[in-house]
Amino acid sequence: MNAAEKPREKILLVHPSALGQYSAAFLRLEPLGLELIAQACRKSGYSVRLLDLQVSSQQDYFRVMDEWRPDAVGFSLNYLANIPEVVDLAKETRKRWAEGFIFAGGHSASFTAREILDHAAGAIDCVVRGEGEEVTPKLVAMAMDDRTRIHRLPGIVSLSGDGPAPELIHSLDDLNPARDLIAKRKKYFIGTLDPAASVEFTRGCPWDCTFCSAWTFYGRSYRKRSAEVAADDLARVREPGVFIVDDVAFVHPEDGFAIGHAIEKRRLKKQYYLETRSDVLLRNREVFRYWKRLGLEYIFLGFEAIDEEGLKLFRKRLPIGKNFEALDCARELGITVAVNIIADPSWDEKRFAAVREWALSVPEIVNLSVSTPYPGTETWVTESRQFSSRDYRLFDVQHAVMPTKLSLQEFYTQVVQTQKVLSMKHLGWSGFRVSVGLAAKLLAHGQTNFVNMLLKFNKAYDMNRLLADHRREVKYEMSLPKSVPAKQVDPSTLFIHRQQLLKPIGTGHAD
Ligand code: B12
Ligand code: SF4
Repeated sequence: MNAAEKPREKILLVHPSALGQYSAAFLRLEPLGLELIAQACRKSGYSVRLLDLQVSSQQDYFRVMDEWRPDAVGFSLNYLANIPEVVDLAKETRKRWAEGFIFAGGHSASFTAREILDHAAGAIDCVVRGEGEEVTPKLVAMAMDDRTRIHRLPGIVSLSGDGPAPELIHSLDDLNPARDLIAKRKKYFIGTLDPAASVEFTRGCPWDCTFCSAWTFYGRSYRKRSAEVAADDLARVREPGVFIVDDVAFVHPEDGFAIGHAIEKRRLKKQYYLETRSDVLLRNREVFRYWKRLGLEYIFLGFEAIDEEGLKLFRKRLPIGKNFEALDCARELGITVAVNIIADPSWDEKRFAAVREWALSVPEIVNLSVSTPYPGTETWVTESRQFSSRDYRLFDVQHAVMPTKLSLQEFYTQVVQTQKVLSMKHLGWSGFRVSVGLAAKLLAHGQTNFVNMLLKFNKAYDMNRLLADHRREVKYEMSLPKSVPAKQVDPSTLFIHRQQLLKPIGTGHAD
């Protein structure tokens, strides 16, 4: 039977809500992974709907369930902190729909598949580990036929058993996101890029930082879309702002130039936000200069630390001087930079004060996150036995989940004070005037996200709320690593996709 003749079973794909006040206030992005899976399912003949709880409510979800009556429901779990919400939603769904096929997948679900099934106690039939585009249509087909066999598919962890290792999809060029399935597209934005869509040029990261699971998920592989396919995708994007989701943009300069030329050929005018590394920016400065001309507005650099020792600990594989040089480089190019610093639980008042002092001395946007060992990272194996909380909801890089040297209250006071100081730096008098001007321009175009962000500023930084989050009842607790903590971790034991290890990367090289 070919795809056209197939009965059109219905699949509902659901993205959970945004995490906490903080991320919800500053950005909201479309669920690109789910859109790609949705398109792959449509190509296989399914009828698909996509619901994003970042912009819709749980009532909307149950209304779609009641009115549309899907044959299968798939939840996205990229973020660990969303696990309790999805498990509860699946349980409520199961109560109303005893025979339904309910599955989950995504970054964090891949590292915690079996424990999610345990928490769900039968409400979730399986978890898909790894990339979802190729396996999901096959999974639904098999589930409609015989649910006890689904674990024979690669990457499936089901109530009946564990399938073989997940397989990487054949080519990123075959993918195409179903952007049309999202009803409230105007809700997606990042800072002043309002509205903004998301695009993907590459997948994976060839570096291996200890606190990050982006590289372990893809077995340290690094794949690209061809320039023409990437530009065709961009040409279909209606929004003026574009968030490039790549972990490290423009690792290879020739790719950045090729995509840029394909964009110029199509006369596309957009404003871009991307994330990269300091050494990549310095090495490939000409690509970034070229992209500035194409509309590159913001670069996010994961500094992580402002001292040599900190960088070594995170295995960033770059000397601290490169980070500061990168700031000079971006200033020379006229690109706005946002940097992230990771606050360690061992920090005291002096340490926070030093970071504030440094952050105030540079014109760039500085963001502070809290060190959080996630499943799938090396730090999870080395640090997790000291957790002070195993409540998934606190694993959002805003909460402290390891014992702090200061009392928890003092630690949060410092975090919040630092975040406020750093934000006010940009909302100071001159920044405020710029923001008001921008807000007026966006409002005139019917875009309210940026203005809402300005209004939510103070609510986003609230020490009492952070503390109260620790006192909530914990229904689902995260499991600890099975193995004894070791100083040295074999990275391949963390991989979701099993790829051959790339050559070790020296300072600044990823080829
Ligand atoms: C883009 C991105 C964001 C976007 C969010 C986009 C969105 N709406 O989902 C923004 C910038 C908002 C963001 C924010 C944060 N992020 Co983020 N983010 C990423 C990043 C770089 C890429 C994700 C992406 O779009 N990839 C491209 C798409 C195509 O792939 P995908 O979403 O992974 O989907 C594929 C599979 O996962 C799977 N899949 C996904 N969903 C489903 C569902 C089903 C049913 C199935 C079968 C399969 C499946 O199939 C898809 C196709 O192959 C990842 C790193 C990474 N490489 O994964 C970090 C990452 C996911 N983020 C991370 C973190 C920590 C955060 C923040 C907490 C950080 C912060 N400073 O605040 C916030 C919180 C966000 C929130 N929910 O409020 C961590 C995850 C931590 C964790 N384990 O929970 C990651 C892994 C980065 C890291 N360094 O470790 N993030
Ligand atoms: S370079 Fe960035 S994406 Fe790559 S492993 Fe390090 S933190 Fe993760």
